[in-house]
Amino acid sequence: MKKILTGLQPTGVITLGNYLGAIKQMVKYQNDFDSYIFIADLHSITVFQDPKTLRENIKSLVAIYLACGIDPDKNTIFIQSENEYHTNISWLLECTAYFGEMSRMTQFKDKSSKNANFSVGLFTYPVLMASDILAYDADLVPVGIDQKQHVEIARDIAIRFNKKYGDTFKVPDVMINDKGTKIMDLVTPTKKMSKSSENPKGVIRLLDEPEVIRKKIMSATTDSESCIKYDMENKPGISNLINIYSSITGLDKEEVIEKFKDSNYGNFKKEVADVVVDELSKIQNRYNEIINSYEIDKILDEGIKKTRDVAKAKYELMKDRMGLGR
Ligand code: ATP
Ligand code: LTN
Repeated sequence: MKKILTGLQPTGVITLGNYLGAIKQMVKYQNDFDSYIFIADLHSITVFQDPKTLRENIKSLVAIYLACGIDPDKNTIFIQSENEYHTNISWLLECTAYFGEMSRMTQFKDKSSKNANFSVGLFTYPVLMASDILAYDADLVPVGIDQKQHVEIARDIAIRFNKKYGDTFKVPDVMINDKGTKIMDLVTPTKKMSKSSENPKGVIRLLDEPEVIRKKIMSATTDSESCIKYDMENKPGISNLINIYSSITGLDKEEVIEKFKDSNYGNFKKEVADVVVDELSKIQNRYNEIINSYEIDKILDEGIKKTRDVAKAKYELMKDRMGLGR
């Protein structure tokens, strides 16, 4: 059975973008693949995290996975930092990755330009991500389009390692959601909707109250025309709402445009708010039931037990191929 794997960083309450970009795909394909989903807490500390908040976010994110429909019987769910082989593998891969290729990563360039000082971890971040993927020989990696470049570098690293040291890794493929979309900020629709955004009005969080969600969508930035048309360049606000509606309902963009061709912006926004609230309310109800359940620890214990053995075997194979140790 083919393997599918993804991780999200516990850097705050996740957004509608994270849900539509990564989690919803995992739920959709969990019956057809051997599925792994983890909490990328080691990635999150590449920028400072308050320790107490980080620990709360980790537990909350596991509950969100489950509430979104990730079935613990069909998925291996684990916390990255509990499996020390990810970082062990990462060092070996760092020694095969090039400074030049890491310097070209868009996310590194963006995040490092925002501060005078940034961690070395922010730079080597894609290598750790390659370790997460290659340790399990994942075939497919469902992520939002902003992470595509990182999965591509994992492919390059795998191909290079295999060439130098012999066949060791499966070369993974990226899986972008069916609609191929990036969900944009509601206030500034030219910028991606992001967990760490400064303006809360532009970001729908999975645990936002229904009324708050409605308000944010109703006040989303649009344009001065009054026609529902997909044009990311000239009508980014309306195009973003079309993408949201399409990703939630599964309708194609063209079908959404046809459905709302006679609507005004107010009516369209109301319909978008309805489908978002409907989907997120169900998730929120389940989340409230799960968050204090002892099941979470049991699920994570099982996950770590299984993944540690797999990642250890890959680490030992790499060491052997590279001539390390005795
Ligand atoms: P941060 O603001 O802390 O960088 P983030 O919101 O970008 O966080 P990540 O934890 O980096 O979220 O990403 C988790 C997953 O969600 C990744 O697969 C990423 O590609 C996807 N994702 C993030 N934002 C969006 C978005 N706006 N649209 C679609 N997918 C997204
Ligand atoms: N970098 C990713 C999180 C992440 C990941 C991974 C995703 C870490 N390791 C392996 C897929 C596969 C992010 O910021 N979303």
